[in-house]
Amino acid sequence: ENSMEKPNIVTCTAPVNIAVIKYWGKRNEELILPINSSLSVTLHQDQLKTTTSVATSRSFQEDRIWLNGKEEDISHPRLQSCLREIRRLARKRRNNVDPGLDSTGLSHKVHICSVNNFPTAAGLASSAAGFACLVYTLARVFGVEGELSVIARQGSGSACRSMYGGFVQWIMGQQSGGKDSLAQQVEPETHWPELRILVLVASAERKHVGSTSGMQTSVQTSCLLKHRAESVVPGRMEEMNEAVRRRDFTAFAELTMKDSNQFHATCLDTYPPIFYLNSVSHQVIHLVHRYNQHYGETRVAYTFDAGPNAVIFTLQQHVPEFFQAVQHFFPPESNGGQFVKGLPVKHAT
Ligand code: 2P0
Repeated sequence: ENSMEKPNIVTCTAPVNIAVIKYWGKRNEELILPINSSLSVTLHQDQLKTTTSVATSRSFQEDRIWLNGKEEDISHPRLQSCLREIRRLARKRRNNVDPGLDSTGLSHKVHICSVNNFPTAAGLASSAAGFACLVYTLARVFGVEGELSVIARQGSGSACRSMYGGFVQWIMGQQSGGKDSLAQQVEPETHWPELRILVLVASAERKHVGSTSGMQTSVQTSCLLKHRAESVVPGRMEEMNEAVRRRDFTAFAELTMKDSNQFHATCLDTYPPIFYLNSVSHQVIHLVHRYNQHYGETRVAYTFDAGPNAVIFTLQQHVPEFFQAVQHFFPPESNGGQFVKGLPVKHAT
């Protein structure tokens, strides 16, 4: 055996996605099946993203992973799910489609190296980009094609939506096995070129309650969440699909803000309650409503995930003016000048 054999290396990138109809709550923890569908916007490939390299070599003794330069435990159950599913599809393809395919690669161990170009601690959907990128890169390495969002979902729910660019819905599905709980592109990244996303960093602190355990407690204790999943989200998914299709910013913005607010209301309705927003978040919400009121139209929308940082949606022509309003109310010198990041919305996987 030649232990110096050159490894085969594949590198890919995947962007973060921002949900405008929120996912919160699972009906199956192991398969990561949600209690409601969700809809998101995937960022541009060169903005907030994960870059993953996967190397394979006959000489590797075991699977290993490094995240942002630090080796992590490969035995993490969700990592194992993704590795197992990709290798299962690779075997299936070899057996059914291409029996002559060289089979040695399937037994090779992998070394995975993954880095984010944004602070993981800021709570900006790092697991979504991370697992999407991992699954996509592994699929390239093992020559696997097909519905990869079903595999990314088993790494982290929101990751299935980062497998596509533009506007993406995660259909909750009906089956207990999870085959129909997958992501679909609603509109491509070229559909709404004027749409802009700004990230207002209110705190780079690590969030206190993680999404996975937070949503578990919410499912167990919040009757508002049950009502939301059964009676509110189905209608909102239809309305949001329609707003995106028509590029109706007013409808898109109002639904986005209402859905963020209801998600945070379910967090407050959780027992013990979960607080993701802080006083800066509340000030941003207030500023957006006053700004829209001033112009007599909905020009700007906010949404917040499991942390205090605001994600702002607006149209290109309003960016300079809104930026000025933000700088007026939150002078840059009070936060080290790293407050606002402007992001165009475009993407290709
Ligand atoms: C979302 N979030 O739709 C919602 C809004 C946070 C608030 O998806 O347990 O990291 O890995 O499936 O995907 C965060 O949850 O949780 C999330 P797991 P995930 O973007």
